[in-house]
Amino acid sequence: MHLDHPDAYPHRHTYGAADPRRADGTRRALRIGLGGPVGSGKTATVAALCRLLRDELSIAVVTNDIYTREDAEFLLRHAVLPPERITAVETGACPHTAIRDDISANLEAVEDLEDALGPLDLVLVESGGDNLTATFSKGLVDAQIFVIDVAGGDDIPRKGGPGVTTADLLVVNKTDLAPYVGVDLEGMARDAKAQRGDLPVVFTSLVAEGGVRPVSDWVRERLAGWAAVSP
Ligand SMILES: Nc1nc2c(ncn2[C@@H]2O[C@H](COP(=O)(O)OP(=O)(O)OP(=O)(O)O)[C@@H](O)[C@H]2O)c(=O)[nH]1
Ligand SMILES: [Mg+2]
Repeated sequence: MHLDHPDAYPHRHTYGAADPRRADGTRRALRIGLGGPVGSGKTATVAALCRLLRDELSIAVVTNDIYTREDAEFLLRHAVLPPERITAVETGACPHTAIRDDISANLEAVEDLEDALGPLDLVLVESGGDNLTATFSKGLVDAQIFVIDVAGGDDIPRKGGPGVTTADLLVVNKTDLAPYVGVDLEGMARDAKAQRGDLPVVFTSLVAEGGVRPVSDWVRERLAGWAAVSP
């Protein structure tokens, strides 16, 4: 049986990612995964999204780190959400395994949060920083954001890879650094368009006030679609 299949985790998993309802018939939270290379700004994006959306939405976060709980600790230290809304999964070995192949620890973390906190609107799952190939299982998240940054080089969109080409949203972060690293943002936008066709791409700088808004606007759109599918 493929590990993406819901029956691969009969001990716990009672509803698949494609199924928007919990066992009791209520709508479950929209789950969004954030992946991307080490240091591109995944945690900074999660923090900014929580700050902007936490007053209007019920949010929880699952972080994945290889050997530490650093991302969760960052979010706790900055109090972006109350501590009971943040869970750390220590993946060990390859971070992409825990979000793509053996997703049981992450699924359990997501479902435990929903059980403990009651109905949630949104669960953000941050992958451990990885290379350009990391993608989330559709059994774990409903949509995925891939975060790259301009300091990683303006050839990343051209190089492609499944994160860049297939993520539901591509975020090119740290645009404030573009002048210092000699990056041509328009060229990056053209290359991303060539790889992604009509899939959306946004450029962000999280050091700016409200810099996460292109991402939060997209999240709000996805939430509206989620509510419409499953009123
Ligand atoms: N200049 C600048 N720095 C940023 C921006 N976004 C994030 N950073 C910084 O980049 C560093 C890495 O950001 P994180 O959010 O920890 O990156 P990450 O992708 O979560 O990293 P890992 O989880 O370790 O893979 C931190 O020092 C952030 O403060 C940005 O838009 N501009
Ligand atoms: Mg992080």
